[in-house]
Amino acid sequence: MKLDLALSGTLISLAVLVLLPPGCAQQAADDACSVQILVPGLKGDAGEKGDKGAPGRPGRVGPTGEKGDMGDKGQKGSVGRHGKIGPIGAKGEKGDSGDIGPPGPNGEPGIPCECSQLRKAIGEMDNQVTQLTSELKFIKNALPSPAAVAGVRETDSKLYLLVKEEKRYADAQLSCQGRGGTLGMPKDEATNGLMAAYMAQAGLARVFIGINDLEQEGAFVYSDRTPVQAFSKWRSGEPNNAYDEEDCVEMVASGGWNDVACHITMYFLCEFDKESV
Ligand SMILES: [Ca+2]
Ligand SMILES: [Ca+2]
Repeated sequence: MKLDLALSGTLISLAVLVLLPPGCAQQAADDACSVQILVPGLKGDAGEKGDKGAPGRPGRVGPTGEKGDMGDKGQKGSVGRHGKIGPIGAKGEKGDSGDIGPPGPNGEPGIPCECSQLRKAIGEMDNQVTQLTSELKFIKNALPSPAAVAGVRETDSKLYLLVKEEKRYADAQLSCQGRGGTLGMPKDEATNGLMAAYMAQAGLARVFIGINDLEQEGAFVYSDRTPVQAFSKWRSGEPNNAYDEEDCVEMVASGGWNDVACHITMYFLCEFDKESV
């Protein structure tokens, strides 16, 4: 190795000689053309290893690689953020009613009433309500079965009611009393005519009325025990007390009276005081 180095140094020296200017080849001893020829010495021993140099510059970007096979499925990611608020939904159905709220505060005191006419009107209405109430009570009590009666007739002070239930005289009287009245008592021509017209309109031929001579034969009294005196409407030949057993009285459709037996049954006519119903 050393020999190789020495040889190469000699070759370099020869090269330097060849490069000398042409004029100087003959004048090698002339100072003007002298050339100091430096011949390197033999190569020294290898030095110690130097420090590591700085990193080099990055290389060029390589060509795009071929597409690789699809990798395994990754793990499930974490929950994302909340999304945006959606659009307003359709109107819902009406809900149930809520509980009743607490009572409100008391109102302000009213204005003093200076209305005597109003009080008077209220008083009259009170009277009318009282009258209607009593009449309604009468209707309820006297007309338990609408089919059993044929309407009602009235005068200024009385109400008359035909009851189409066949009863003996005593039971008929009890029935009228149970309704709040008594058997009808025709005490004047007008009342007798009203009763007769009522019967005729109802299509009845005979009904019990409130006259009898039960206590004393021949002494006829009304069902209120007042005697039949100033007015009477006996049919011709009556009262005849036939068979010695006729102590009760019927009215026929013409309005005439006839004494009959009390135990026979027929429809009857009740009478009510308007003030007491
Ligand atoms: Ca008699
Ligand atoms: Ca008779």
